[in-house]
Amino acid sequence: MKKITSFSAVVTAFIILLHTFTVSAAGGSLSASTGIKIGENTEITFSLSAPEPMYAYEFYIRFDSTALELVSCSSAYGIKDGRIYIADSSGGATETAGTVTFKALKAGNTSVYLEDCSFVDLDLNTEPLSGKDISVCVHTGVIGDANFDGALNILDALRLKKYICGISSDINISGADINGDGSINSADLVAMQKSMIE
Ligand SMILES: [Ca+2]
Ligand SMILES: [Ca+2]
Repeated sequence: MKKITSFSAVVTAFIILLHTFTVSAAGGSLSASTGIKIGENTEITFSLSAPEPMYAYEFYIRFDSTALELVSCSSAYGIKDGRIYIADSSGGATETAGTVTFKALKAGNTSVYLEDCSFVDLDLNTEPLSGKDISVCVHTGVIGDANFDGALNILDALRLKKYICGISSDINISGADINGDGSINSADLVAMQKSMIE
């Protein structure tokens, strides 16, 4: 009979050019910096964590191919059912399972998913691992462009108001953080309105 325990998968993303996102499993958190611009590359490293040594592991990486283009993958992989399939042998309980580089194709918030994860333990039992996703913000480089359309106007102020009020979470984080203090709030709205009338 299989031993059922709880497992976790940890996804850690390192975005080149000082763009860093981190996702952890249960009890973890997500932090995002300024995001990336269209045409820039995003390097994401996937790590697996299990309560016992892994004989082997496998998982899929799913992404929106209209927003991100696969550039390279450092680990043994293939494309299967439209997803990146990664499988390898391993001897540890914690493994860096691969690094995938994507090129940003269009502005907006998009997600990369690590899913259908499992590993084979030293008794050759296959055990599940929980998946995780990470959010990537591709911005236009226009300061104050909260809605990703490449311009600054009243539509950005409306998008920012909705975000501050908790009505919508769809926002260009780096564009909306006009004063660059790392958070988005009413101070950014004031600064945005000021910049539009100058
Ligand atoms: Ca805009
Ligand atoms: Ca701010």
